[in-house]
Amino acid sequence: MKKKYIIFIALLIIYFLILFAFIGINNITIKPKEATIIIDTETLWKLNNGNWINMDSKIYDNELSDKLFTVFINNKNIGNFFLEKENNWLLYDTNRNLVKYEGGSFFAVNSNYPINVKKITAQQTSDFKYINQVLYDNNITDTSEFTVNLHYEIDFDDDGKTENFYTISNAFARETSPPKVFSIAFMEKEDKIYYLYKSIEENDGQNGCKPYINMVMDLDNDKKYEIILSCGYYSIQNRYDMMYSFKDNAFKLLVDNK
Ligand SMILES: [Ca+2]
Ligand SMILES: [Ca+2]
Repeated sequence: MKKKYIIFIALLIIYFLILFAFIGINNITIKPKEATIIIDTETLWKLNNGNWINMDSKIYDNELSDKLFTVFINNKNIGNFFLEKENNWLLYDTNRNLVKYEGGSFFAVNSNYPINVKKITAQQTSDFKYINQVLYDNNITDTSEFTVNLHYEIDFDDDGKTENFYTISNAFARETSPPKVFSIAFMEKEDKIYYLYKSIEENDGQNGCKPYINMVMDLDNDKKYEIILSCGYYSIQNRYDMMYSFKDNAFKLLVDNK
């Protein structure tokens, strides 16, 4: 009887040893996260060993051709396509047929893990309480002309309550000639201001950029959202695209296209 118990326990131990060995091997063979993000023709970011890096799309062309991208136009998912870059991005379906699409803000992502996208809508701000506070805190006194004045209600931390995001600027003001040009993006949560982007410069008539929230999505699948903020410059200068995460109670710039 005693012998049977010993054999049983020995078999049990062997079983668990094999089990752990397999779990261990599976853990080791889990693929690292891979992702590529394309925003219009301005930006191509790649996830490299857990860090986002800025790539030149010309150099990256060869790697692109065999990747199937999920494409968003104006924040709306229009399906999965292969991409080719000409003046704009050309889309090909899985049979490699060219697919026409309506123009608009273009965003494409290829990743070996799921990416959760948050729907966002922007409105003209009607309540200037927090905007006025931010302008005051930054010693901006001439606020007679806004060229960007957007408000976004986003439940950024998924706790059921919306956070308020604002993008404001007086870049390229036509009616007035303010001494300072500002371009600011911030979040208000429970009466506290958290800055994303902030640029305040002497106005030379052509500097500053018009900021807006481009996308809100969980880009690394850690159940926390990232924000893609874009800022449009005057004339031919490329748009400035930025990716932010929220960590330790502050927004952190993960990558930009500079
Ligand atoms: Ca919230
Ligand atoms: Ca994330």
